[in-house]
Amino acid sequence: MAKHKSQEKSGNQPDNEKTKNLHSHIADASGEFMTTDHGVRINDDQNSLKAGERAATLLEDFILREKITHFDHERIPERIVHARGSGAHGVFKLYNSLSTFTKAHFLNDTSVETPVFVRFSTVAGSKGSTDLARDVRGFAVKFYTQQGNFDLVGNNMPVFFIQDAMKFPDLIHAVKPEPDHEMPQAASAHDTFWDFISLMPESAHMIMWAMSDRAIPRSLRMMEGFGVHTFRLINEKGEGCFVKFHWKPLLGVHSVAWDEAQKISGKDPDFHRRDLWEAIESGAFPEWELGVQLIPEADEFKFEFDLLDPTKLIPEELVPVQRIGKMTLNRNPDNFFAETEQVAFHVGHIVPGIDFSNDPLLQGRLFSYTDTQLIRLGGPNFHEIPINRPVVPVHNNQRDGFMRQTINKGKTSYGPNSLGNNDPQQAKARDGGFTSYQERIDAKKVRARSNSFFDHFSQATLFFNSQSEPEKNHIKDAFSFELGKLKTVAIRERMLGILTMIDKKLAEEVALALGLPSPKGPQQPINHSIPADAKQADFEPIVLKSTLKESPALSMSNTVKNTIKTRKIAFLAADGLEADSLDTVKKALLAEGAVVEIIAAKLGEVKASDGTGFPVDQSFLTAASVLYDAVYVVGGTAEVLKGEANAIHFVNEAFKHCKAIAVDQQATKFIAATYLSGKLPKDASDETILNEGIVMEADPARLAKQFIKAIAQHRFWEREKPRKVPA
Ligand code: HDE
Repeated sequence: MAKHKSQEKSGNQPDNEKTKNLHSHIADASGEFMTTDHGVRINDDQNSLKAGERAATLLEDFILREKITHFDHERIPERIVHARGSGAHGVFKLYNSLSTFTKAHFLNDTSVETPVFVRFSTVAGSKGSTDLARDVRGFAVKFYTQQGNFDLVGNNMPVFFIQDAMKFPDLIHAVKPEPDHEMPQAASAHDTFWDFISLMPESAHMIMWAMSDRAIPRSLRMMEGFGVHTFRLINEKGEGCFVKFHWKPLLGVHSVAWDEAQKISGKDPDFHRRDLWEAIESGAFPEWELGVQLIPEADEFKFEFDLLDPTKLIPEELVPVQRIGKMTLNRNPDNFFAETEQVAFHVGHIVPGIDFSNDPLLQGRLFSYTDTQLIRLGGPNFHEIPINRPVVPVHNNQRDGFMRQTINKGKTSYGPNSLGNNDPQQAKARDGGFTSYQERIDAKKVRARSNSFFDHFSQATLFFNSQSEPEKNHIKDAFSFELGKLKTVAIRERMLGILTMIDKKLAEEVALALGLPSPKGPQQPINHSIPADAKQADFEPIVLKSTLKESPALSMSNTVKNTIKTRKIAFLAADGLEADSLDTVKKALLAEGAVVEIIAAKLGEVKASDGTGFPVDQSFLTAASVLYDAVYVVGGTAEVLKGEANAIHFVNEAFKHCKAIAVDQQATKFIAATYLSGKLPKDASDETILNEGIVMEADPARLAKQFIKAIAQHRFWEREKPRKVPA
C-alpha cells in the first residue's frame, strides 16, 4: 500500500511492523469522491433533501440522517483519570541482552526493534484542560512485542499517593473538581484534596513530589518515567528477581517556574502537546533510555522499607539504574481520536518473562483497566481497534460482542473440541506460553496492611533533603500557594502538622506564609491511615533511620545540562538591526539543534541596516516570553526596542523566570528600561556566564558561544533570591 502523506512528513521513518499493521486501516481522501458510510457516492453535501426549495426536509434523506446520526455519537466518555493526553509512535531498541534475568523476547535480542506507542497525560484535568496544570504526568508505553503487547503504564514520579487500591476512588474523588460547583478545572481540588491528603499520612512522600517542580515539566520530552510498582522478571529457568522500571530522558529533566506555568496555561494551553508534535515533525525525535533496578529475590527484606509499598522508591545510590535500551519517538499519530484517544493501556498486559509483585496497589490496578475500557470504548472488542492490536496473531475462543471485527471461521468456539482439531491449542512454556511465577503462598485471608508499610515520612524527608535550595524554595511556595487556596483553616492546620513530620523548617515557613502559628505536630494518627480503631501507639511515629541522608539522583539540579537541542530561542528584532548579528547568532544556535523565532512589533519583515529583509515569525501579539527558553535582543535594535513596551516586558519576564538572556553591548539604553539594569555581569568569563546567565557581548560569534553555554544550564534560579514580584 502507498505511504500515507503524513507518514512521509513525520521524519521519513521506515515502516515498522506496527505501522504496517495500521496501514490497512488508514483512509486517505485525497483525490477521492465523497461517499456515505456504505460506499455510495454523494452528489450534494451542501443541501438536505426537501419537498421544495422552501419546504420541509424529507425523512427519506438517508444521507442527511446518516451524517447527523454519526455526528450525534462522535464523543465517547473521557478517561476517568488521565483524560488529557498526547501520543506518539516510536521504537524501542535494546542495548544489552537481559536474558540472565528475563526470557521476555524484546529484552533478550538486541537485533530486534520493538514498535511502541506512548501516551503522556495529566491526571486530574478533563480532555480540554491545560497542559501546564500542577499535576502528576502519566507516561504509558505500549510495546508491540513478538510475544504480544506489554504495557508499562507509569507516571513521571516514582511513588504514589496511596498504598492500597481500595483508596483510589477516594483519592480521585478528592482531587477532581469539587462536586457541587465543578471547580477548580485542570488543577487539584482545594479543600477536598487537602482534606484527604492531610488525613492520609501515607501520601506524605508523593505530595512532596507533587509540590515539587516535577509537576510542571518544561516538556513531555524532558520528564523521567517510572513503572512505580516493583515488578518481577523471570528467566528461562523460572528464576525470579524484582525489578523497578525507569525512563531517563536524554535531554535531561527540566521544569518551568510556577508563575510561568500559570501564564502558559493562558497563552498556550497546548504547550506540551504542541512541543511534542513539533519536535517529532521537525525530526528532533525525543529519546529515553529504559533503566532497570534489579533486586535479587534473596534481597527482598534487606531494605529499610517494603519493596511492595508503592509510596517508596529504591534510591539509585542503593541499587543503581542500569540503562538497557533506548526508546525513540519518531512518528506523530495520523488521527488523534483513532490512536491517542482509543489506545487502551492495561498494567495487566504483560508478556512471558515479566510478572507482577504483590504490591496491593498494582493488584487493584489489574482489575480496573479492562473494566474502564469496557465502558469507555463500548464493549469487549476494544483490543481489535487498530492501535490496540498486537503485531502477532490473536487466536482464542472469545467471540461476538459490540463492534466485533474478526470474522472467525469454523464451527468451534470452545475447547476442548474434536470438530476443529482442538484448535487453538494451549502453548507449552517452551513454545512461549505464559506461566505465572511459582510464588509460594501460605497465609491467612485478611483485610489488613503489613506493618512494614507504616513508615510514611523518612522517604518524604529524604526527598526534601536531596533537593537543591531553589527546589526546596519552590516546594515551600507550592505548599503555600495550594494551601492558601483552601477555605477551611482547620485543613491547613492539619496539613502543617503532617509537614512537621517531614521537615520542621518547611512546616514553619509554610505556616508563616499562611499566617498561622508554628505547627506543633501532627493531629492525626500518623502510622495507620485509617483511624477507625487507632490505638495510642498509632500516634507514635514509625520513622526508620535512613542510612541515606540524601539521594542526589532525586534532584533535578543534577540532571543533564549539556545540550540546547530543541530549545526555543526568541530573537527580538526591529528595523535597523545588524544583519551580521542576527545571522551569526542564529546559525550558531541552529547548528546546536535549537529553534529560533524572530519576534517583532508586527508580522511581515524587519529590515536590517544594510537593507536585508528578515521574515518575522511571530509578533509581540502572538508570542509571549513564557513560551521560549531564552531571549536574544538582536544587535542594532536597542534604539527602537527601548520604546517598545512589549519588548521590555518580554525581557523582564525572561529575567524573572531565570532564563538565559543575550544582548548586544551597545544596547545600554534598552537595558536601562528593563530589570537587567544594574544586574549585568561584572565580566564575560565563562564562570560568570554560567552563574548568571546574562551575556553581553559586542562580537556576535563570541556572544553565540557564551549564549549556548548559558541556555544549556536551563535556568539561573539564583536570580530569584531577592524574590521580587514576578514579571
Ligand atoms: Fe491508573 N488508571 N490507576 N495509575 N493510570 C487509568 O485507565 C487506576 C495508577 C496511569 O494514557 C485508567 O484507561 C487504579 C498508578 C496512567 O491511557 C483507570 C489505580 C499509576 C494512565 C486507572 C491506579 C497509574 C492511567 C483510566 C490504583 C502509575 C493513563 C483510563 C489502584 C504507575 C493511561 C484508563 C493512558 C489510567 C485506574 C493507579 C498510571 C481508571 C484503580 C499507581 C499513565 O483504569
